[in-house]
Amino acid sequence: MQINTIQTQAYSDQKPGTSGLRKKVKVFQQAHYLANFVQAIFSSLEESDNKTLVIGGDGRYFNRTATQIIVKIAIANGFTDFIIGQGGLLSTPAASHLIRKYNALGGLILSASHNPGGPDEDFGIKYNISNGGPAPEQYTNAFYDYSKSITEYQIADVADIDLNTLGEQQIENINIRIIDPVDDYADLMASLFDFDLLKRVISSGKLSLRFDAMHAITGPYASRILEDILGAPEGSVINATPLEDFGGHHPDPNLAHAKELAELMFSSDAPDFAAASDGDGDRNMILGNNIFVTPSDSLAIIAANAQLAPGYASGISGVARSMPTSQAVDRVAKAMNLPCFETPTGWKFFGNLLDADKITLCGEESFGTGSNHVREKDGLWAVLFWLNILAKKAQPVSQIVTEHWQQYGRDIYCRHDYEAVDSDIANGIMDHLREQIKTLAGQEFGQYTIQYADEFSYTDPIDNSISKQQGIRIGFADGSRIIFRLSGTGTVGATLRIYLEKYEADATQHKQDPQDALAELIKLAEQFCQVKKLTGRVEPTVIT
Ligand code: VG1
Ligand code: CO
Repeated sequence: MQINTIQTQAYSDQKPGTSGLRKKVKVFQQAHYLANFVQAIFSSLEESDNKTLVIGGDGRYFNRTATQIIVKIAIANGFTDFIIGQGGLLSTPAASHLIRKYNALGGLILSASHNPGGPDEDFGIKYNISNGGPAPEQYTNAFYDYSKSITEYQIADVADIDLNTLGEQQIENINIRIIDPVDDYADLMASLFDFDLLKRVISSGKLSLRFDAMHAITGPYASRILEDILGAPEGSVINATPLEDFGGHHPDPNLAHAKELAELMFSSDAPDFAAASDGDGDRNMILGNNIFVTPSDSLAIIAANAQLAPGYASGISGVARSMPTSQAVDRVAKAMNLPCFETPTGWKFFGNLLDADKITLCGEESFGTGSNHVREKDGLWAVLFWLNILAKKAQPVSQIVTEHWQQYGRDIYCRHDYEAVDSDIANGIMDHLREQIKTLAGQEFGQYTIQYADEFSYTDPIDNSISKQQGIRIGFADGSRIIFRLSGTGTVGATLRIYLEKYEADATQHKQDPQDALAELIKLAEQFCQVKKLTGRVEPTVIT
């Protein structure tokens, strides 16, 4: 087999963000752009005897082309065994599972997650390490460093592989396995949840549901598990065919982008339960008849009821949440006498805690929930966990949520995003906030007294690595918080995220609309950051 060495020029912008390298497709289509980054990954990895690689993506535009390029570069770099989802498809959690199950060295996941897809939209690539989780910062920094001075890459001169046919293909000593993307994942889910009970209540219509796959990767997974295995009536999974452009929509499961589903759940035709997932299948949105469950509450409720699912019946070791996620899960951990960790935004920070069994469950406010079953957040897993809880408790979602609030109090929560802000303005806002936090502690603003103001920095309890500048926090005496950070997944300008949170112990106040309950904090946030004034915007781009 001939291996060619191709001369190339370095690009200066291949710094991975919160979750891999994300750019416009057009950027990835520049000469050698993808090849450079893939070579940078392989050249940065330590020498290993393990030559197995998992590859799959969310099916967005450029997925197939990228898969072929990656396979050839990987062969040239010594990989001999490939596990690839049919059609080049794998959800992010399924890829994580395959890396673990088949003891691969790692995997490449092709996705820009919830970002739109198509020739003029976004593409992304992410490397996951042998535990199945996103490469930690030591790795991503090394990839970036290498990419800045790369001069050549190696590529095997072989024909394109057949991505469509299940089974094994051989190219000399190279073994390529095209697998069904759903099989292994479905088995894993069956091992964690009470599928017999779920089959009974779902196929009999006792528990009705709707799942919106948003024309993204969870379509095949949800159709197989919810309809074929658990017996939900045909049509329970909507928008189930993955499309290269997600039908022109943002495959982002929230009230703004999964609008139809939300409308259904607040109408008289609402089923008992509904959910949606994102482009690569790691996010979830949970809805009940007439109720939206915030991701922060969902994590807390899953933690409080974990023992109802067979895979977690023997108890959980601890929980973790990203820093901007509400403190709802902390209250559950306290009551259950469990350790609770606060990590920076991004799933890569949960990996060490999961590997060390310090935690079993973790989540983020950004519609991400997961456990030690893989090392990624997992949309369909969260849906099945909720269904398992609903089937066991035989109560509506709204009752489970309101009773949870009665027991623990409610962490009223929302996030305001200002997208595509001029980067200089956004950086200026963060710098200005950094200045202000030096003197904010102790100051009073109406009913709110500031207890602390700082910039979040995290020391990993397992490997002691330090991650600085992970968001500006303003904490109030009553436990309320305002957090500001810039997104690390956007591809246009900068996105300012403002996270707002207020604790309400009084159950008579729990029915409030979050925008009303948080009005005072929303005003204060603008006073501190002045995003509206500086950008001329009148409202956030998205409220979740
Ligand atoms: C966002 C979310 C973060 C999540 C990340 C990847 O990052 O806030 O919680 O881990 O997306 O999710 P950022 O830096 O834009 O705030 V996914 O489903 O896009 O891989
Ligand atoms: Co995602």
